[in-house]
Amino acid sequence: MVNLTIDGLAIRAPKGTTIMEAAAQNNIAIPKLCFLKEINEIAACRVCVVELEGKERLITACNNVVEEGMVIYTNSPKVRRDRRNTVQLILSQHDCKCATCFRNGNCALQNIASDLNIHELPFEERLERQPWDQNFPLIRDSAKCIKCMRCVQICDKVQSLNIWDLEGTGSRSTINVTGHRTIGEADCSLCGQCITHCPVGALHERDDTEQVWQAIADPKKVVVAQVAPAVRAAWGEQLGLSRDEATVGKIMDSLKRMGVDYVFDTTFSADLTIMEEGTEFLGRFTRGETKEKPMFTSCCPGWIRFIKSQYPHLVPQLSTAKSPQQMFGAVMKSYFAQAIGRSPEDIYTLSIMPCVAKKGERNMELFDGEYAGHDVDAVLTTRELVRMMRSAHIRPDTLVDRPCDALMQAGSGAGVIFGATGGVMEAALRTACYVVMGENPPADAFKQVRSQGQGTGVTTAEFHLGDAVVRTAVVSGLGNTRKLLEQIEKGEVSYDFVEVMACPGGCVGGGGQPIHDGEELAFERGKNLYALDSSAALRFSHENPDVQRLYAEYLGEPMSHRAHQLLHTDHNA
Ligand code: HC1
Ligand code: SF4
Repeated sequence: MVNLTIDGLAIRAPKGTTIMEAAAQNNIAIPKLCFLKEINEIAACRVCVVELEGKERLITACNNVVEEGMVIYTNSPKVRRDRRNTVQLILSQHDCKCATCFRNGNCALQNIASDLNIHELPFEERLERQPWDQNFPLIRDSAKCIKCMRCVQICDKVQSLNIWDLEGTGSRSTINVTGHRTIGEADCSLCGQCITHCPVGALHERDDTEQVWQAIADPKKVVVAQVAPAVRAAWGEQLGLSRDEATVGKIMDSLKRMGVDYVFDTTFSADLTIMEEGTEFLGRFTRGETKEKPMFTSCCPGWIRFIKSQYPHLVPQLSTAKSPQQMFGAVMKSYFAQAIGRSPEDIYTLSIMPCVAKKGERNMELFDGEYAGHDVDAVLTTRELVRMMRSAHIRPDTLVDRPCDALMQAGSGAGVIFGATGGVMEAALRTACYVVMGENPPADAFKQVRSQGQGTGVTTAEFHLGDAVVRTAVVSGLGNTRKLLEQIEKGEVSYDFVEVMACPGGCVGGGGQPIHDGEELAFERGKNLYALDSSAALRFSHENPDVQRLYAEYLGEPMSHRAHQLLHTDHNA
């Protein structure tokens, strides 16, 4: 242990602790902008400076460790002067139009400028404006970038894609897409992790709320919405609702109050995905052809973009099943449209997703005999949903639990856990076991595939299905995925079935979820989904009565010709 004083308080801290951590452990807050634990500890912003007695130069608290006998001041006149100066300089190179910023009210720079009581900027304003494709699902506003390096580091260290880089030096330095490419040319997976780790409004999703308002106002359109599993675990965070208060039924109520005609839960089509993907897996597994192993899940579009750009030769090993989002869109424009007596062109399909990559996935085309447009017309992130609620002046405390509409109302707990890493695998194994054994296993028989904590990366397990052993791996985060794929390619490990989610922790940690300035909430949100599963009336996808009816009345069997046409895709195309 090391003894030191911070702001007159004698404290003891374990050797190796940073000054920032030691202060935090003693309830002394040191402001910061660029710091991200274990990802960005480079003191780029210099906002966390502190005064060390006996030293002329101030030192940064995030990357200097405690030493015996240190006497530190976190808020001396010298520190305050320096910190103000630093923040004023950052603000002079920042487009400070907070009222029109996506991060207004949730911005580390806005907070610190306010805390430091900054009301004028003594420096000349110098803004940098780089061109950007405003149609791309991920938008960067260079005039708001503070060069903290968080996006560079999260993309490099956690997602292993190196999309961002620092160009130039000194006051001319700037962040840009690596290799002088446009974002469209780069291998961006659209995971959106750079957005959720940006402390300011320099990165955000393309805002599609206006076109949704227009569709709602269009009397010729029937707006049909679906809400993804992971959205329910996070939407209330931005509105001050507790996890118990923020139910999925209240999202359905808000959508209806905004004017959406029909509301559904993506857990229905997650169950449908299990019927298709589970059947496909059992087919491949029993055929036993090595070139088909392992089969990879295909519901995460961040992962699909990654495998296509980084490991194109592995694409044939993806399940051909479309994601639940796309399956639901296809079913809404065919089966459901027919049931309500409307043509597919009248149906406007809207998805609420925790994900930015889903905005890219929606470009997938729908062929129902002939070309029939897109499965999904618009995708909104959880953050955009909350923005729509706000712009509709909906008071969260007035929302009530509203069930989904008829015909595709039911969803199982197996569908709910899709939103957490391991959930797709667990749901698939529950049903695969039923198909092979002819009876349900205990619902929690496969819980070994659940992640045991934040960032554990890969979870592997083996299960008996009848006489056969199925070897499974579950991975989240693209850096972890790259490592796993390298091991598989080298023959160091071998699996039958692999679930991949691009975002650490799965969709609960998705790039479209509420932002908490670097705080990682995926694991907590995941626990919420597992709790919803364990209390659900239905725990098995194959028991979903509305999915059963869809097969009986419309699709026939899983993997039938009709199911293929609507619910599967060729990832090589
Ligand atoms: Fe996901 Fe999925 S779980 S991909 O993470 O398979 O986005 O929530 O909707 O499609 O169900 C996301 C979440 C989501 C799909 C499902
Ligand atoms: Fe989107 Fe989920 Fe994949 Fe993240 S893990 S990219 S949120 S589908």
